[in-house]
Amino acid sequence: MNTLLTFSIPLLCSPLVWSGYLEYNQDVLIPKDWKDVGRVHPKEELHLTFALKQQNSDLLERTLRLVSDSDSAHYGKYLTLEEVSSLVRPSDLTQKVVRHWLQSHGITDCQTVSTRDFLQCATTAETAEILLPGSRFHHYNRDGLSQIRSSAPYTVPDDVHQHLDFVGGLHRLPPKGRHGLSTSSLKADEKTGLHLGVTPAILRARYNLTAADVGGPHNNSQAVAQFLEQYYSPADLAEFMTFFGRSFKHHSLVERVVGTQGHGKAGVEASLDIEYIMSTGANISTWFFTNPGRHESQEPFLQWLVLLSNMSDLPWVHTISYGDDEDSLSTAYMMRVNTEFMKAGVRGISLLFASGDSGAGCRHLTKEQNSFRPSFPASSPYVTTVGGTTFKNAFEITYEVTHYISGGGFSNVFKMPDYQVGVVDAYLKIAKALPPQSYFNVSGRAYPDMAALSDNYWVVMNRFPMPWVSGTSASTPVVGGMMSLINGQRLLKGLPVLGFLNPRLYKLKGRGLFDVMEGCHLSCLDEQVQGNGFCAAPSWDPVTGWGTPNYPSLLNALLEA
Ligand SMILES: *[C@@H]1O[C@H](CO)[C@@H](O)[C@H](O)[C@H]1NC(C)=O
Ligand SMILES: *[C@@H]1O[C@H](CO)[C@@H](O)[C@H](O)[C@H]1NC(C)=O
Ligand SMILES: *[C@@H]1O[C@H](CO)[C@@H](O)[C@H](O)[C@H]1NC(C)=O
Ligand SMILES: *[C@@H]1O[C@H](CO)[C@@H](O)[C@H](O)[C@H]1NC(C)=O
Ligand SMILES: CC(=O)N[C@H]1CO[C@H](CO)[C@@H](O)[C@@H]1O
Repeated sequence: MNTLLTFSIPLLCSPLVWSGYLEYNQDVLIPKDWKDVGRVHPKEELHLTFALKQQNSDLLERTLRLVSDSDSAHYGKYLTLEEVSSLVRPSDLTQKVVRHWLQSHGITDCQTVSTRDFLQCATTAETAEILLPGSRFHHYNRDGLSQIRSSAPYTVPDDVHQHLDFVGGLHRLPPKGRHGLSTSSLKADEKTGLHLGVTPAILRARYNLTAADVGGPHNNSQAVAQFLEQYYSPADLAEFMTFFGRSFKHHSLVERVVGTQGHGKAGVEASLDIEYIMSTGANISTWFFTNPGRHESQEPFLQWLVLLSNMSDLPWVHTISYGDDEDSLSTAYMMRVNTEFMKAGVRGISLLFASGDSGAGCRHLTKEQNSFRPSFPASSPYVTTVGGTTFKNAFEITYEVTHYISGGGFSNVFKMPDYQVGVVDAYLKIAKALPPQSYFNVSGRAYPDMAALSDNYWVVMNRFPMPWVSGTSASTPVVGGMMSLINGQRLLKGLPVLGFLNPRLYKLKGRGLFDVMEGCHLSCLDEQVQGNGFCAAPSWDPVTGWGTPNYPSLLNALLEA
């Protein structure tokens, strides 16, 4: 029944649904930096995540549009997790068929979530390989990190195929660094040796946050989520606040850690995220989501999504450092993850993703032909994507220009959402030196949505202040913290929180933001584009979105009902 398909050939054909394959276009090639250390023992335990087909996805999408459209009577009428559950919960038939299939293989150690659309089961490698014909589980190692994945694509029987979106725990090894980059690239840019660097005081000055702009007394909270083998160090956070937090009221402790913190040294990524969301979103209780995967066979990002579907009480704003190339992920996976973002959005949760640190990216299609390489979830239409900027004059708090690493571009998977059509078309008409259209997809979701400084940050790590940290994972928590402050002010006025921000953000047409108009980000080093991706321009652009926050002005704009 299972013809062997060679998945290393780029699948340029239309989305055929080959019998048995749920993720026909998932990249199953193991990246070279992962070492195969042998087959998994037949009796070894694995944890698989079954994404069951949901109901009412269309209604979910329409609901999200209504609750996030400030001109709708339903604006801010968010759903509880219970209500989301009654909307999307898989049909009884779907639940029955999947459970029966698992039980017929002796798999009974399963846990579900409030929305019933994920099922996580423990089983042995031997049973998993029978359950999912084609799968072959191996151990893989990279830099001391050990993971279990399948070396070949899996299939499912025809009668369960229509009841599942995908099975998690077989593919998708954790990307290196934030966007496939090594963390050492965080420390790039030592060329400007004299720079005093970005600190909370510099950010608060640039974005016009006064000492009074801190969180007040209400049940407001924010979170950062990161999925590298890193942990943040409470001692570093405390020290960071002692060094850099003198001028504003802040918390020095994380309210809650969800997941298991890794061992070893504190990671620069984790330190950066937590130190900066707590500097703009100052005096707001902050949660830290970290590697919720408890087992080598689990996918940490997916585990985080599963958690969201199982927790009724969550922070309103989440900033996330996770991204992978769109072309390495199956459409089935991305579509389903996108639905998970909608589930968060209808609950009033704002999700902010870093746009990536490779500019427009570059994918080698053939020897002669390259194209840009969009990143997911940055390219999801249901998240707010944050790009990066740098000061025009490195020695002063001047205006901002493009940071050349700032991720941006057009999705090849998600079509352009209504909220951005007009302004993206306008950009494509006026932009000077637009790259050839063979490099990007004009009909796709364009990102980022906004930006903030992403260059030359100070971070405290392993008790020492460390300069020159850069990346859009710096700008994202900075924007996230400010969104939390605005949520706090809205709660104070008895208004609903902002939830999924984009429809409203695009209606502001740049009000409340500093427009970034200079500079281009990087892309393919080939003859045609010579390293240039897109360039910033007046109004929205696919490098810095609408621009960077001018807090008091953005607050005013977003406090109107
Ligand atoms: C979801 O939460 C319930 C209740 O707290 C728990 O029993 C269940 O194991 C959780 N599901 C998963 C997949 O962790
Ligand atoms: C905010 O900052 C800008 C530039 O730093 C400044 O020109 C402006 O007057 C400040 N205040 C407000 C309320 O926008
Ligand atoms: C900081 O937050 C606490 C509640 O967590 C609140 O009571 C206090 O007023 C806030 N501080 C300022 C300066 O607003
Ligand atoms: C361009 O994007 C659309 C979605 O907007 C997609 O359907 C189409 O396949 C994409 N084209 C390419 C060449 O990837
Ligand atoms: C999301 C969040 O922070 N919720 C908190 C609201 O307040 C209650 C009672 O203090 C806490 O238990 C929740 O965690």
